[in-house]
Amino acid sequence: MSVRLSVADYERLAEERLEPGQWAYLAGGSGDEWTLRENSAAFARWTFRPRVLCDVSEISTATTVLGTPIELPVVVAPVAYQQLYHPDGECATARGAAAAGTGMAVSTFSTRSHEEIAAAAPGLAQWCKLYVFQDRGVTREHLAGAAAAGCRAVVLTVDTPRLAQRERDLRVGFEIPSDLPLPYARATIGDAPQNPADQFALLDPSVSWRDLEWIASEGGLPVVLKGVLTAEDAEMAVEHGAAAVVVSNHGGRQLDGVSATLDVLPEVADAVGGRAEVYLDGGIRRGTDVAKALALGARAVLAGRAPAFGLAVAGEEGVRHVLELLHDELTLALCLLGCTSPDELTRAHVQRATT
Ligand code: LAC
Repeated sequence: MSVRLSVADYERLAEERLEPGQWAYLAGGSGDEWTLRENSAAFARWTFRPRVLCDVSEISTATTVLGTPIELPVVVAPVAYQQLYHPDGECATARGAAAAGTGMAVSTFSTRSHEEIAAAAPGLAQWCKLYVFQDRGVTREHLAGAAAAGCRAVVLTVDTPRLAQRERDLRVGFEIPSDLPLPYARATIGDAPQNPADQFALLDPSVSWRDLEWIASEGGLPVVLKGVLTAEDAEMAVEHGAAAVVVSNHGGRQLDGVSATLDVLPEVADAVGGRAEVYLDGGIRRGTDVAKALALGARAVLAGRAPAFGLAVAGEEGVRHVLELLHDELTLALCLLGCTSPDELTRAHVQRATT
């Protein structure tokens, strides 16, 4: 068996195992993939300022998100169509996340229902990642199902009124197989094979701030807005009652040319000013990446591709191991920074690299 010491090892193995179309869809970004590369590059633009002699004999990475205790400040991000990567799809990811002591956001384009996932991983903190269909009845049913299955929050992705052009997918002719189960979307989509952009055309681009209220009341759940990149929208999010915002550019898959998430995190965190929780996603591959995000104002990060690489390589066990690698790397980073818990990380622990 090949050595798996890092998320990068899983990334290489996942690329070897997946079909070109599946790999293009999972790994790719939009346009020139400039933002996709920036997300990763930004982590190298911040360096650490460690403190010494801090008594780091006991270290915990545990924290809470929206009041739910988790063992590490890394929640599994929503990733669509997971049966493409493993026959058990989201159920395997859920069991891996539960084993690692964290939660998981489940895509509207999930291949398993919230109920099936809850049965596969009892006690897992599940979030419902919502896209709003033009047919609001479909979305109402989705939210009701999520609430009934015990989901603890609705994550509304706000950066995708239209799916961006993903040239990698188009070059290899990637299509969603027509027999892929999609409990929240298949009835609306029908059973012709389609590329993701066709499926997204059924979503409602008219969604606006006015819709937040019914989304919150329909599911009776706190709302997390994923895709906030400016102080202006952070302020609007708080004013409209969002429980949390995710500083996200959709993993470099939507508007190419926006900044790396790590670079805009301080602006958003300052605007939110502690009135909601702030998370970050995009490019997380190392525990040190998590530490930098926390130092710059995130309470937790969401990681999508990293656990998905684990899923593609080794199912539940791969997801658990990827999360465990991030946990162990974060523990080491905290120790060497002179911190005993995520709460102790501050902006004084990082600085912009000078070269
Ligand atoms: C994507 C959608 C499914 O990024 O969120 O492909």
